[in-house]
Amino acid sequence: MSPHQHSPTPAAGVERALAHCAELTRISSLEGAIERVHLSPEHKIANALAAAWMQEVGLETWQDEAGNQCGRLEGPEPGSPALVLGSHLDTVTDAGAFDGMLGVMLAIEVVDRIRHSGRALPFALEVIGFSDEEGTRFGNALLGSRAFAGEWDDAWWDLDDRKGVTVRQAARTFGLDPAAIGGAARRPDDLVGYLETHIEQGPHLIDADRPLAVVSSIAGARRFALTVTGRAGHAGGTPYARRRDALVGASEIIVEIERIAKRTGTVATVGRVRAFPGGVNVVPGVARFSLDLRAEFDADRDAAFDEIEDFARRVCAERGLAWEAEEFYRADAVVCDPVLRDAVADGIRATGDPDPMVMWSRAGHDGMAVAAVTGFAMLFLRCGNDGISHHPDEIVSSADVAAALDAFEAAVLAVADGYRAR
Ligand code: HGY
Ligand code: MN
Ligand code: MN
Repeated sequence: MSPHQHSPTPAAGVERALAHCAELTRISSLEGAIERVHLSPEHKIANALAAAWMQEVGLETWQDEAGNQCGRLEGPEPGSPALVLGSHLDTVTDAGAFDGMLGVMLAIEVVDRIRHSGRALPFALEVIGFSDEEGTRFGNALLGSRAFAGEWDDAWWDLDDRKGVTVRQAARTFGLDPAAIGGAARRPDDLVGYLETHIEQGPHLIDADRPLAVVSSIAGARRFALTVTGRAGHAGGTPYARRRDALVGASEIIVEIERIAKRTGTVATVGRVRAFPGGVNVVPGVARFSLDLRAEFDADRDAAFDEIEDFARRVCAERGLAWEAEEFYRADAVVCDPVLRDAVADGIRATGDPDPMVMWSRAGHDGMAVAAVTGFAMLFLRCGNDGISHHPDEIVSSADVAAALDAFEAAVLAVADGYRAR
């Protein structure tokens, strides 16, 4: 293992994690904005950087068959079960600097601290930078963590990006062998669990004036491509009574989506809308829009979608339009492992907070996939600017990052104590 190049002072770890996040912001497919998507040249560069930082703290590194960047500190004997720490290295388009990346960098710093402390853990410690939490390039998401969990679906090889490049083609260009994807799958017996530190991506910690929280569960999400079809026509010559305006119909539905979500306590977002043919002097014949629908409980999410569809069908019937809904992503709500969740709470207590805040995550995370193969838990840290995320104004304070790093390290030690005592 490479000799330590790190100073063990706590502040150094915080600065280094933030400096590494800043360095990753420069690895982008966009000028002046951050976008790093699955199996892209930027993904490869980010993996190489993360691998180098992992090696600096003594981790043996490899890239798995799904493009996840991995590092391992062996346990008491070769092949020891591993506690995995990490998050994702990919981003949305026009992203912030911390969603995912900070969690990977803090995992590396925890390894550095534990190595400096000389503490021997009863298990191996791994760090992982998942390759596709966001699903920005191919629509479906969690491709890296689903491969890690042994949940890969061969139908995903045929998903394609905006240029028509399939996952299979992109994987080969990236240097992966699609036939070997099964090699990324981990076995439950090889894992102690998965811990992730992540910015909250919302205002709840700000409103509670707390830097940290332990996550109870992750909201389940479903994503749809919705299409309303009418008939294009002349913007001047087509009387209203004869119009089948797809965009006006879609607009009625989109406004009602928000009303239904607010009333049912679910979270719905229409992030993308397109009208065809798109001429300023043409009545839109087709309107396509996305729907991202989430809830703490899947039954609430699914009931809300049924209400949305009923309304959409009524509007379309009244306006002589056709309705089509295609679901392209689904990840059900997952509950954090109680033992690991208690360890995260112990980690927060170790920072001097006797009564850790508990909240469910409105944002999705790789834990939704990892839960299929091992228990997981999450530590949230406050993000500033009213909790804004998936936006370049995403921000964290170094004080909150320091608290998160202390809590994350203490949580790992709490898992170790529990593991020894089991
Ligand atoms: O969409 C989400 O909630 C996550 O940031 N991918
Ligand atoms: Mn995100
Ligand atoms: Mn994220």
